[in-house]
Amino acid sequence: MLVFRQLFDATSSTYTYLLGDAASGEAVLIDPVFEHVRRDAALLRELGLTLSASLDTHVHADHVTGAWLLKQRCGSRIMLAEASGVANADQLLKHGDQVRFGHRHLEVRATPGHTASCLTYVLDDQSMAFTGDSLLIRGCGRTDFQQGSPAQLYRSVQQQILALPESCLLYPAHDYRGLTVTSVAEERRFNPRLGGEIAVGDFAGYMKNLRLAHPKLLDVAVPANQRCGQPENEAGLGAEPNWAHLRYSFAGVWEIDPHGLEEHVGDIQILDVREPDEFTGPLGHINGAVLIPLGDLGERAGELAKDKPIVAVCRAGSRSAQATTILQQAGFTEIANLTGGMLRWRAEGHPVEGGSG
Ligand SMILES: N[C@@H](CCC(=O)N[C@@H](CS)C(=O)NCC(=O)O)C(=O)O
Ligand SMILES: [Fe+2]
Repeated sequence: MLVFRQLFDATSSTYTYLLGDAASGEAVLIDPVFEHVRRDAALLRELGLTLSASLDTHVHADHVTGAWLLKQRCGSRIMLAEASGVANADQLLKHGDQVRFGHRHLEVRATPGHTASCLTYVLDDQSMAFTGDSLLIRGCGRTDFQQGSPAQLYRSVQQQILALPESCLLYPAHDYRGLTVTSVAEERRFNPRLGGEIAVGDFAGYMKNLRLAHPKLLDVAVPANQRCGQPENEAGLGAEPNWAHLRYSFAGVWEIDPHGLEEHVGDIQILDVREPDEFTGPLGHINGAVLIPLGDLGERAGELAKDKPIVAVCRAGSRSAQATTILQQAGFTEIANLTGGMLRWRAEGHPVEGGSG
């Protein structure tokens, strides 16, 4: 079975795509974004997938790729076009290559024109293609920098993308209006720049008069992407919490599991955010836990020490996840959520104060 997820970066309107082969657990990410590497790694872990490679469709001008950082975290190989001339890539791709993940693969098609080294990745059964900025939904990438060429882009789109089966779904690298997917049939009919009877001369005229401002991040993104997203100064990357073994969840919360909490129980403030009758009820509570019900936490957060990490606890782990957000807003930095709450704490046999059974 194919695992497929479409992920979004709201800052640059970039889509990142996760493709996995459930049978083997191998996955690839197309166009990961540097700031979302933690999110993407958490999702891969939650889905039980191993990242074998990250693939960029091109040298992006508007965001920094997550390729290098993913390699540090997941050991994934960095792949993009040979024609990109970048440093730090592990495999340079050419038209006709295949990128395997488990029993599935993506076919590499060269689709230059937005940049000189743009690639489109086509799924093995031609049911989906990842077009980067070569074809956007009812649009296409600009051609006014990074060796862009309207004539080349026209040819690429007609011969490599719109020549795919009509039912093939097309997933772009960006959409600025909130659309998520299109198809070959739709773009052949409705793309105002490249569909219908539009000829290369019409297209070139359109593209020469787009009058777009340069991307805000151009001067930062292009040099960073020429190193596949390796920062010039790597010192800031150590900002991961190290007071316990924590995991960053896809929901954006640092999580600790019962075993990790018990290991550190003496050095941590345990904050129970249930109601008083639950605290003294059948599930009991963790020895030494301070009770502040979630509804009172905003006002009473000052009762907690700032110099000791806090783990928030509730019945099943959802109210306590919200508690971590409230604590963050109140200026606390070392905070985590007990995964699965008291239910999991007890199920795994950790000691309980009060309670029954
Ligand atoms: N305002 C955006 C501009 C983004 C932009 O220029 N995007 C490129 C892709 S890297 C493009 O081709 N856009 C086509 C369009 O906006 O029609 C930014 O500052 O990042
Ligand atoms: Fe682009």
